[in-house]
Amino acid sequence: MPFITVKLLDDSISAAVNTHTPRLIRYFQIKSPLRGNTQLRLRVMSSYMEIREGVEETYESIAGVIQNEPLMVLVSFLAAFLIIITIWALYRRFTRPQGEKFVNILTDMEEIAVLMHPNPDPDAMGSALAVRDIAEEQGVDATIYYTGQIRRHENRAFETVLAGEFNRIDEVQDIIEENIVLVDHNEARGFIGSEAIEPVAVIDHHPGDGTGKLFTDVREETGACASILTEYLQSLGWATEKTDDEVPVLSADTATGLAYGIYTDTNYLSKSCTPKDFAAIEFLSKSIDEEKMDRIQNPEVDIESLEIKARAILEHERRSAFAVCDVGEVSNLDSIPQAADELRRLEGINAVIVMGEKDGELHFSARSNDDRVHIGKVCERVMDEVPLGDGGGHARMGGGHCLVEYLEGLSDSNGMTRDDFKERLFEEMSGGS
Ligand SMILES: [Mn+2]
Repeated sequence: MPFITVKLLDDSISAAVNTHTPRLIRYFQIKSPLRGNTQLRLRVMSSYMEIREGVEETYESIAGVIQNEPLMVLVSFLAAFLIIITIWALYRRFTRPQGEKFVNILTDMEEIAVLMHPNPDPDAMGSALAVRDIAEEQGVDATIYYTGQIRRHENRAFETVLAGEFNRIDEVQDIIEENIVLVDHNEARGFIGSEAIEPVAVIDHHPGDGTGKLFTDVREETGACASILTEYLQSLGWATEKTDDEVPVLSADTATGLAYGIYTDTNYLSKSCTPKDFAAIEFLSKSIDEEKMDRIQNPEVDIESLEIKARAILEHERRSAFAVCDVGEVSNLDSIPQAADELRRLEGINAVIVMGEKDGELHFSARSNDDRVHIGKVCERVMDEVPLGDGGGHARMGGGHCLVEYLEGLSDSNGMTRDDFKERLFEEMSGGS
């Protein structure tokens, strides 16, 4: 900023300067107001002439540079342009919603396989429906697979009422598609060749190191995988009701499946859920088909399941707060855990084990409300003694299975009778022996 310093002898000259250059002076101050040596420093922003000269000079110098170094000027402009574009792209990359990123990886694909975890639960099933819908909206065919069994009545009702097209597989060759998307788990497991699978995308809320080749969204803090998928639908602009706009509309079946998945994984929004799960239910609520939801939540129960429950309640053996029941032969293995859940509700009972037999194999389910009884470890310890027996679980829920002939001993005397086994269960529940 140009400025001039004027030394003035007295105030009259100062006044003269002020009068003659009133418009030039923007600012002045008395530098040192000492007597007989008044120095007035005038700081002048610029005169009109100076501004004009300045502009002309700048213009000439720019024109000069362009004339002399046209290439350098062009390169500089390009570099600046590239830097701006890169910063913008990076910004977009880090702030783009996950749903958009997921859709982006689908663009080059014709078909995908959506793989649920073994014995899929409603969260896996609802999430799979949403991935299928998102893919098909992009013109990508999607086929849903699982291994194991869909056993619980509610889960079977889910399949019948909402989907009807889950494909059961035994080995990796059963999956035709090259690109596999995992939902509700992050590493494929449970069938022959599953360890060789390298998914293109992983969407999950479980701990683990599994990643997708092109896309990974694993959020352990979220209550349900279905909440993550609901967020995708929302960020991709899906509507929950038909509108005049040309946006995809969420189907009632998928909305109902997603909501039921969130309900079951968070025990109806009462445990391990986050504001995201609540927000997802809020978004889905307009599209939920209440009649179908009711059919899934309250499926018809076969007579055997009720009989097994009744047997567990009426015929269990009880020692202090622990109960064990051998319900005998069953045709539906799922009736055993259901009976265990029912028995645990009995007043005064803290830990239960229900066992039953199917096709020469003994299966048992265990539950505990008692912090002193880590029921998973109980199951593990009792099966340690049985050849090829398998048992384990969490503090409050466990189970196991073994072949009846191995339990009873093949030819030597190492085996135990069913009554011996019951004794062992009671011993382990009350702290081992
Ligand atoms: Mn889940």
